[in-house]
Amino acid sequence: MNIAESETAMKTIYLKDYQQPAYWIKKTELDVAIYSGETFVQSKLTIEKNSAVQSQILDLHGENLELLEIKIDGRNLAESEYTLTDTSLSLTPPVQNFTLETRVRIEPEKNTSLEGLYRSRTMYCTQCEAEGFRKITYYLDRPDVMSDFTTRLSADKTTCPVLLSNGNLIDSGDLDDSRHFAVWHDPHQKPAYLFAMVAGDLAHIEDSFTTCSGKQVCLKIFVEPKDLTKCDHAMASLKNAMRWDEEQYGREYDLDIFMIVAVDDFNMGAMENKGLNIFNTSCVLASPETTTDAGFQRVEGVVAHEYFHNWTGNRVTCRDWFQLSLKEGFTVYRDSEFSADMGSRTVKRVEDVAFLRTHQFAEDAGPMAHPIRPASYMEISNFYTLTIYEKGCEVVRMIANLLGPELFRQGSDLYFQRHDGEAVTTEDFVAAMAEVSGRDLTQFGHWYNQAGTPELTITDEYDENSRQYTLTISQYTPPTPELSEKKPFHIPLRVGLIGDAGELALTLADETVEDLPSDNTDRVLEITETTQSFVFNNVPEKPVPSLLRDFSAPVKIKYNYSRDDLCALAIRDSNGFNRYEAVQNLAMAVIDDALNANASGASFTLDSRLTDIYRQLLAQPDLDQAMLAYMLSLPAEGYIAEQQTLIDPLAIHRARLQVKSALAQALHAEFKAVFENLKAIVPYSADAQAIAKRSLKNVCLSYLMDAPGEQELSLCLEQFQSANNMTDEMAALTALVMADNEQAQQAAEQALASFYNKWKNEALVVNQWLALQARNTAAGGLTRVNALMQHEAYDSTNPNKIRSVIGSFCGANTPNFHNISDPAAQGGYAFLAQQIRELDAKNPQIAARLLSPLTRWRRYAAPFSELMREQLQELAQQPGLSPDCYEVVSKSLA
Ligand code: B3K
Ligand code: ZN
Repeated sequence: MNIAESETAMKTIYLKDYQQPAYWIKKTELDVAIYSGETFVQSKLTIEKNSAVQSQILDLHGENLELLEIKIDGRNLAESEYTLTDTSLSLTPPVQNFTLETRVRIEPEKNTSLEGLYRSRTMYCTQCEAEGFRKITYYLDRPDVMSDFTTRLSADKTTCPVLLSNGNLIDSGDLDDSRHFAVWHDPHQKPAYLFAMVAGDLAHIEDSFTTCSGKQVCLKIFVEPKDLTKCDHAMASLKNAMRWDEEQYGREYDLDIFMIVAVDDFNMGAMENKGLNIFNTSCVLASPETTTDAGFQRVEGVVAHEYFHNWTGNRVTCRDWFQLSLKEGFTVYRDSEFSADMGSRTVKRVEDVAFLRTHQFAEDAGPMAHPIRPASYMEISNFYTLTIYEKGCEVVRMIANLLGPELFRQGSDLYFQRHDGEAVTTEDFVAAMAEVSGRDLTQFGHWYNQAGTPELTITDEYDENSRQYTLTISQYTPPTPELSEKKPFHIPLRVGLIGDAGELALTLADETVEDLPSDNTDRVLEITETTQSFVFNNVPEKPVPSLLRDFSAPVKIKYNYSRDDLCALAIRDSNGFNRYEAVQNLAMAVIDDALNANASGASFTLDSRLTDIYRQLLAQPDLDQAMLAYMLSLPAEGYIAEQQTLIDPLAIHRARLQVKSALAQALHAEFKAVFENLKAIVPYSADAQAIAKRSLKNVCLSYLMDAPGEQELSLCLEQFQSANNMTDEMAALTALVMADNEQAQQAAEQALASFYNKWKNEALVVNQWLALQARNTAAGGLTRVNALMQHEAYDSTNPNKIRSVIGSFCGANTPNFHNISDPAAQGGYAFLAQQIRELDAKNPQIAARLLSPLTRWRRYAAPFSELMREQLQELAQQPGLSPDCYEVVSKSLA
């Protein structure tokens, strides 16, 4: 199928067409018999007519299934009694309520899409969200069909001693031919996307948790036996998450057992199947020797995220896939608050905002932009996006901030109580919040159905005579594919005013003394109109406004700060997030200086104000070291790119490096002193303070290694060789690889070789090793990446390896991916297109995800944009392109 043919075959699905199913499936009894090379799935469905729908047709989903048998109420159906296509089985049942039995044959060993039942190394496992269950058996594979599941699994006892599914184990035993079976029953009704099963030779660790009402829950984490020593952190995180959900949301766990299984081949991070979460090994396994601090934090966050889904997603689920953000946005909000409570709130906020602004803002400005509740899609797998997750989280956060903690909790209590066991919509969520607070959230609803990042242009005026200070705020949201003219959003804008001596007390013109909050230096302005003014009274001096504190809304701010204003905020703002923001803004201005100087052929001089701020920061040992590390890190290239009208990636890369080098040079002594101060090898600890120290130390190291002399090189090598944890070892290796200096490059070669030798049996470490080389910005990147793909450590069927090599090269190696000087290579664009062609046949979900760097072609300057577009056009001609890639390619070219 090329693009013209696909156009007719591909169907767009619209939210407005939603209809309930014609039938419900009350009970689902599965018998799954796994044999080497083939698996037989027998299903018995207890079906009831949905009287609310007229149609009598039962239209079941099914893909890659070989139908062996079909019966209604025990009677075999003749072929004339049903219609079979590649994706469906439909029939008109003779009665309203009946049992439908089918028997199908599937081949998990040949399933490379990693959706449905598939084999990963030594085990069989499933991934059903969003539409994978239909690759296991014929079914109404949609989230509003909720059923009571009983699953009988059988397999060879030696190769698959462990047999798991959702719920509680109700029977097990031996069979003939050295086979055995297990029967699991899940007492909670659920949609098929939450179904899971696992069969394999797995080891596990076990613990228990006593819930708030005194129930004992058995907790098990299953892994390949070699990984058994790396599960403790995930287990501790799980118990913390269970306690936190009881305390913060009043949510108790609802089964006797909670299991996590780690698999190596997995399309994403993890999956919240009821009582049986399945995880990518990268989100479960952790040990100080093999896992960086970021890796530890990811495990904690993902374990919590999947656990929290038990209420936000499983107990209360989505009516249809347009509602995806109902569960994902809310659950990301829950996990980010959990992580903030486990570590530092400001640091977590800085990390989340940097991620959102670099990646989600780019998505929102590109051809795949969509509201957090889209109105249409072709392939739902393409909608597990940063917008649904990260912007969805910000929308829930805005509601939480507008309501305040007590009312938000009342709202979530009402939502859970009212909709437990139901499949609902984002409106139901907002309605609960509106009801408890008495607030009208109608206009707020635009966050759910308009895409794009609002831009707030802010001007101010100070009148010395009346001592009034006025902020005037206009909002504008650029057009996105679904909508060009946007209605104004309801935007909470948290502000403070900074005077010469610090924070000023705030009184809005319509406030009386009784209205004033106890902390009177901070206010949330609710923007609802296209242009709106807010007047502050009794302002003693012209202040510097501290805007969008804690990033109170996912918007862009345009305010004409002078560099001196930014310096004032960087030092005096009481809001930690905004101090960070001021330093980032100042750094952005300096990077702009470099961009402008380079564009006009002038020479670049570093604005000493940035150096001074950095110097002051480096001299304040009492500052939170994790925050310090972030404040001393220049904005990422992706973030800088977001600020440009047209992106010249090479110019951005060069300008950022220039600024970094200039800072490294100007502050060499300061970076050295802080590094020396922190470099002593201390016993490893994973607490927040130790993590903060490592991150500050390694930021200093990366500056010191900018133009390393003998001394710096040996400091770096010493850290590489003597590190007692992966954070320090990897930071040193990264600094070596990234140093633009021949001696360092030689040392890097050796270090890479010895690192591989040391860690070649640790897949997750090898992935980091691959990713680092794929990110290596030295010339010759494409050749290196091609060589990596021939390396024994590479596996073209494993998503983690694909992401490590192809994803890192195309997403995080600007000078090589965009190196268009060699016309044959056309940057990495032709390389990426070729990889997508090869992958698409095996794993369309991963192929479609890899496309994203090319989809942004319109944002780039010529000739980058043209060359990217050519590759997309060629892909569009590709016969047999998957629906996943078809949707992304066609929307990118539209
Ligand atoms: N709900 C899953 C994502 C499933 C993606 C399917 N293509 C993981 C999560 O968000 O928790
Ligand atoms: Zn999720």
